[in-house]
Amino acid sequence: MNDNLEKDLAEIFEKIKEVAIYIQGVIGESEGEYFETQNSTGDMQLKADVKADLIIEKELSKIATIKSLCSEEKDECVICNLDGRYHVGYDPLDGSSIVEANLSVGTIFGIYDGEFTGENLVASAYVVYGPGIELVLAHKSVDLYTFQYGVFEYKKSLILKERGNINSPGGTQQHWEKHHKEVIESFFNEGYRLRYSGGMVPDLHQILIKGGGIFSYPGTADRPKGKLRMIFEVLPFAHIYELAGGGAIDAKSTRALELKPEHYHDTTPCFLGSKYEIEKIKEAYAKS
Ligand code: AFP
Repeated sequence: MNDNLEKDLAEIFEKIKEVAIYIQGVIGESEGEYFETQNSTGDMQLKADVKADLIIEKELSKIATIKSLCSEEKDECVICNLDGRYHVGYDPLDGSSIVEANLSVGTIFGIYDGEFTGENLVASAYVVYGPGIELVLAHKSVDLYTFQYGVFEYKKSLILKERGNINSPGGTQQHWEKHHKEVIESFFNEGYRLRYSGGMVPDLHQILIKGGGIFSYPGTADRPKGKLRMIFEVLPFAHIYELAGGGAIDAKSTRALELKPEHYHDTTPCFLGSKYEIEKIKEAYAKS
């Protein structure tokens, strides 16, 4: 039992608002230049990724209740306050490879009370940097804020309908398995429309804002365990989608929030969406 949870989260959420504004500034200055370094999964690191990572580390480590910070851009967690309680997993600039195309990108946070497992996630958050800055904070509900006149204004709580009409299918299509190809195709045959930018934050945000749909990043011949990282990407969004009334599963139809990453950078195939689409995925994968 953690009596201070609400107070602790309020402090962390306020800090996330601050760092969002700093990171927006970094993206504005970025010309998509690459550093000479690669992160642990071999991606080239953009200057903007590195700067965003440093901003988050510097600012969040000031919060005494945060024990460790684990970034998608680093191989190891940084212990910042030995007496702290929460472990924060974050992707400082998700979709950094599409910054140069001037598409929307985002920052993702998962706040874990204990080890990095879905069941220890007590809150999640993400920021979308697009034509405007939007922030979603998820604890007991999934709350949307927009940045207006220098502050984040609460707009509304986001709820997924039983089904939607957006289909966001990730992964290299050439390597999709037959059953995956068929289920993606079946959504299009039911009138779903393609919406895929290459950034999971804006793609998942669009489904939440429009009230339903399906985002998938399957395991494929070239990437059997998918591409998206559990701790920094999949688990926080699974938490958000379940809280909003939808679902999130892996290729074995296990709830994503029941997955237990063994290593910080473990990836998993993932499907996030409203209830109807998640059921269709389960049926298709059960037959495979
Ligand atoms: P980058 O951060 O390397 O741009 O990757 C973005 C991402 O992790 C996620 O935001 C996207 O949904 C996914 O990769 C897109 O991957 P594909 O380009 O393989 O569709």
